[in-house]
Parts: sequence; structure tokens; C-alpha cells
Amino acid sequence: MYKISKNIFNWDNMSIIEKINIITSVNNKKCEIQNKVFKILKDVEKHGDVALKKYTLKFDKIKLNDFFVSRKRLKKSSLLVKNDFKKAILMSFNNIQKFHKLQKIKDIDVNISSGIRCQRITTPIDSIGLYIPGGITPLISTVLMLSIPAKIAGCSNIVLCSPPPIKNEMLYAAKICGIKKILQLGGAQAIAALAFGTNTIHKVNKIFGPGNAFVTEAKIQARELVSGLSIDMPAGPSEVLIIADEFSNPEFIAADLLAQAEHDYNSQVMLLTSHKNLAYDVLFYLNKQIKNLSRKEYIISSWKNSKIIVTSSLEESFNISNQYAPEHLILHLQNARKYLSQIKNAGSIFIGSWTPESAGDYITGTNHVLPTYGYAKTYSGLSVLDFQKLITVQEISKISLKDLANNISILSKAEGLDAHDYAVSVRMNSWKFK
Ligand code: HSO
Ligand code: ZN
Repeated sequence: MYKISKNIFNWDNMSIIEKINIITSVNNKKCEIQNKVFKILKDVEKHGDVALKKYTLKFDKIKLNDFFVSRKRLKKSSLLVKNDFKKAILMSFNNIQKFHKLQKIKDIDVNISSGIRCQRITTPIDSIGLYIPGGITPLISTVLMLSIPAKIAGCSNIVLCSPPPIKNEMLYAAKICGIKKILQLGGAQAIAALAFGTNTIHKVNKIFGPGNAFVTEAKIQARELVSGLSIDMPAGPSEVLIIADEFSNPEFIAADLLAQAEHDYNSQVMLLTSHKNLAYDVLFYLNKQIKNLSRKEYIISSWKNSKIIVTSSLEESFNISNQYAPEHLILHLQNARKYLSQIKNAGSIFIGSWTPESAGDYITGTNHVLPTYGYAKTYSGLSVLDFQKLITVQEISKISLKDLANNISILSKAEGLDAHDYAVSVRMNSWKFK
């Protein structure tokens, strides 16, 4: 018998410590994980492909001869997936592409003053690795969320990586995104392969994608170990926070909470409302709905981190939400859009009772790779810009350098950097004597 316990709390009755615990997302980072991951990274760095085969046999129970999915298998995936799946993927692809194409930023080209031209140009990150979680929850939709912006950004060397056995649906999603290189590798060993490279796998410049605690830890450690390697963002277990008023539908709210709670054992879901009765109605529907769901263990485990909080006002609810900075924020409010300006921190916002988070996860067009652990205070969700670099350019004409020379000299002397000064004066002097 799976029961959703009554985690209903009154904000005003809580101690400061309890309040702080609530607005601090769960972070189950353990030393044990850090040590295990470090060993795997070092092993792959040293023994390359041999270590990869060893870990794949140990963790995935698969003996691999070739890490890459063959072209033939990739092509064949179209024949092995259902037509309705193809249609759904196509709609998702089109919507994501439409939204992400608009994210391309404009280059800048300006004459600061006559003879001094400044530009900002955009270039794609050359070589990237996309990690897609597999196992019991193969996140097929994440293939689209990573590949589409990467392609729009113009990344030329893309390798997608997921634990074996890779499902045909995932291969098909990769295929329609135009991804050709697919590695059947998972866990920390996959991140190590992308970070260090091996005899058969090229190292990449940036690694993207969500994963379990091992994958996330591996990304963080690899970034420290390999100079010049970047990662997308510190992603952790998924979270949702819902703000609801007396006009909201408790059945919908319960369903949204459960949809997020089923992701992981450590997911965190929260409901803030100033209406106590609603809190109890939601609890009723949570218990009713869980009976029909398959991932009960995940939900019950996530619920331990989760809470329903009764606040004294809507304003207080927004206040708490802004401090928590949720990955997903759903507004089950009447005229919800009018509260948009009150939100300071959130990864992605879902407006009104007809916008379930699942829609954003799959098909509205927004990206579902979003900051967790409170990082929405400083990080944004994934966008085309994450796959690009912005490079600045300047050009000065001979005559205009003369206008700048004196001030460069003053500033470089103030910093005690006389070689900086000389780099200008040598030019000025050459000009004088010609
Ligand atoms: N809610 C997850 C994304 C996802 N949901 C993928 C289903 N598939 C993190 O934003
Ligand atoms: Zn989801």
C-alpha cells in the first residue's frame, strides 16, 4: 500500500531553520560517489577503450565490440518505431526548432568613432558531447532538446552518448536531428571518454546533458581535470514548485506534482498555497492518483523531500518561490499571466491550469534542460547560445590610433605596464619618421 504522507506545513509556524531547509533544494552529494567517480575517470584516462569495455560489462552487463552505433542500425531505426511515435516526434521537433531558431543572436558591428571599429561575432563550439540518460528512463525527448540547438548553433562535431542497449526510439530521434555519431556508453565512464578521448573516441570541448548523480559528478570532476573542458550546467534531480489559489483545480495540481515526483528517487515537488482547504484536497488526489501509476517507489521516495506549504498570502508564496528558485514553476492561478513580473528566479514558467509541465518537457518548444538546486538564481535553461561563443573583434586605422595613443599611454603607466605603452609608442614613432 503506497501512501502519500501528510507533508502539509504552515509557513508562519515554522522555525527559521525549517524555513531555510525548505528553500534550499535537496543536494544528496556524497563523498562515496565522488571517490568512485574519480577512480573511473582516472582509469579511463589511463586505459582508454579497455577501461570503457570493462565498465560497460560491469555496469550495463553488455560486452561491446564497437562503441559506435552502426550506420545500418541507425538507418534501420525508422522501420522499427511506430508511426504515431514518428508523428509525435515530428511535432516536437518542429516546435523546438521553431522556438530555438529565434534564439540566434545578432552579431554587432559598430564604429565606436571614426576609424575604430568594434564587432562581436558568433562561432559554434566545435566539438561537443551530448549525454542522454538511458536505463529504465530513456529520455528520448532530451535527444531533441540537446541536438536541435546544437545544430542551429552550427556545431560540426557532435557525438551523442547513451548507455546500452539504446532503444530504437532514441536512435530514431537522433536520426531526425541529423546526429550521425552515437556512442553506446553510459555513466561516469561515458563522461570520461568524452572528456579525455581514447584511441577510438575523440575528446570534446563541452559536455551537455542531464544524468544521475554519477554522471553529474563525473561532469564536474572532468571539468576540473581537463583544461579547456566546459559543461552545460550543474544539473541535479528534477524539481517543480506550484503556486495555487482558491480557483485552482486540486486534481490537476496533484497530477502535476506526481508527474515530477516520478522522475527520480530524489526529485522534489512543492506546493505553495494560502488556502488550507486546497492543500488537503490536493493530498486527497495525490493518494487517489498514485494508485494508478507505475513508478510508485520513485514517487514515495521523492515525497520525503517534498512539501505542501500553507502561506499567509500569494505575495508570501512568490517570495518563498523566488528564494527557492525552482527548476519548473507552475502557476495554478486565476489570470496567472499577470503575476509574471513577480517572478525573479525560475528555470521555466508554466502559466495557468492548462499548461502542465509535461507539455514543456516534450512539445511546447521550450527546452527542458533547466537549472536545478537553486541555480535558477544565476543560470538559465539551455539555449542556442550555450553551443556558441561570442568573439569580439576590433580594428583601428592608422590615423585613429594617434587619437587613442596618449590615453593608452596614461592608462598603461597608471598600471605600471610599460610594454603596453611601448606597443603604441613604437607605432607612433615609426609614423613620425616616415
Ligand atoms: N522534467 C524533466 C525533463 C523530462 N521529462 C524529460 C520527461 N522527459 C526535466 O526538466
Ligand atoms: Zn519530466
